[in-house]
Amino acid sequence: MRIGICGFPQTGKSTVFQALSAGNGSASSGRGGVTYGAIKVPDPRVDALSDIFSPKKTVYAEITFMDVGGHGVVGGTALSSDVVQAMRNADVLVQVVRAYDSPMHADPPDPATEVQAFNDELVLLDLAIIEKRTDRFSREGRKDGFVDVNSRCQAWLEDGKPLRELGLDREQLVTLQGIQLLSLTPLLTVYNLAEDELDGSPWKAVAEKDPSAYALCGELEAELAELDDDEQAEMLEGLGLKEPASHEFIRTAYAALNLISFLTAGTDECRAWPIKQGTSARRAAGAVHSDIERGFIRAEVYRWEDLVKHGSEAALKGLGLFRLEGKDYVVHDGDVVNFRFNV
Ligand SMILES: Nc1nc2c(ncn2[C@@H]2O[C@H](COP(=O)(O)OP(=O)(O)OP(=O)(O)O)[C@@H](O)[C@H]2O)c(=O)[nH]1
Ligand SMILES: [Mg+2]
Repeated sequence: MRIGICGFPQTGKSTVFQALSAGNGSASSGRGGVTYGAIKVPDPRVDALSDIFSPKKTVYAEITFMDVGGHGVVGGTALSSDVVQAMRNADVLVQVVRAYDSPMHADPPDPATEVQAFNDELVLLDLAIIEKRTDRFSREGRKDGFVDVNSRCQAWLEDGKPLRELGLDREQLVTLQGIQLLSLTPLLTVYNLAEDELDGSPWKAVAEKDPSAYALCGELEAELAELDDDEQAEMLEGLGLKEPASHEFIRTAYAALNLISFLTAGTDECRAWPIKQGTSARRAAGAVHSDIERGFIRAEVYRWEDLVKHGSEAALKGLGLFRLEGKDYVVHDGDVVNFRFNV
């Protein structure tokens, strides 16, 4: 599961990546100027459980971000082939949009144009692929579902619209598997604000209305991430914030991957485990260990917020808030689970 941080040259991609990864994971370089970072997903629920159990280990869920790098003309709106290749390997794309003034750019920031230009690039790249397929299908005299979906995609892209908005169902999507269409990949937008426009920026208002958009100041967030806990708390207080904006953004990206976390809690370890939304208890057990999935008997489940409220598992049992669930139970985000198994 990878989240690609992308966008046009000199828009703050590496700064945002730094904000997400500093003091919160490890970065490593890959091919084509790509940098990877395994990033812990900040999770107040894990913190709350750790406060109660004082475990030997506290473990957060992790997701991989990649900075796809910068190649191309500053102020230009073309994506290099290296960047495009890296983007094709992402499960979610994050476009970093410049909303700050910069001496590197001749022009003032123009986020609306940048968002549109990025969309147009993805649409054109996909259209090239879809058109080639159309040609091949007609050469082959093919007439099946693949052809129908392909021609619907083509018409949609010719209108300049991204495929993720076409509303294809699961069966139709299967016909597009393996061709890495970029406008089909879920997309988040980060408006990278100037430090002195954190509150007043119109792009903040735009982001607040759009669940797939986010506004933050990359430079400020990168600074925050470098600080130790005490210094960070002090700086946040000065800014009137509860936590760095990057923390909430990481959670947004996690959700965009369609991931939720269930929790395990005890004096050894308190931990968040990433699973796909809709995962059954038995499959979820496999996230912990394949033996537990194989030997699954039952899942003991309670809600993390109930534990925080009532203080102990014994109290929850007394209140009937401690449940036993079978293998088909669909695990929810924030469930605390203990698997009973037998191998
Ligand atoms: N004022 C301000 N400057 C920023 C912000 N984010 C990045 N910058 C500056 O903008 C310049 C480019 O930032 P990078 O993070 O390197 O941008 P990039 O998109 O990774 O650039 P390339 O990889 O070359 O495409 C740097 O000088 C940053 O210090 C921000 O939020 N506010
Ligand atoms: Mg960069």
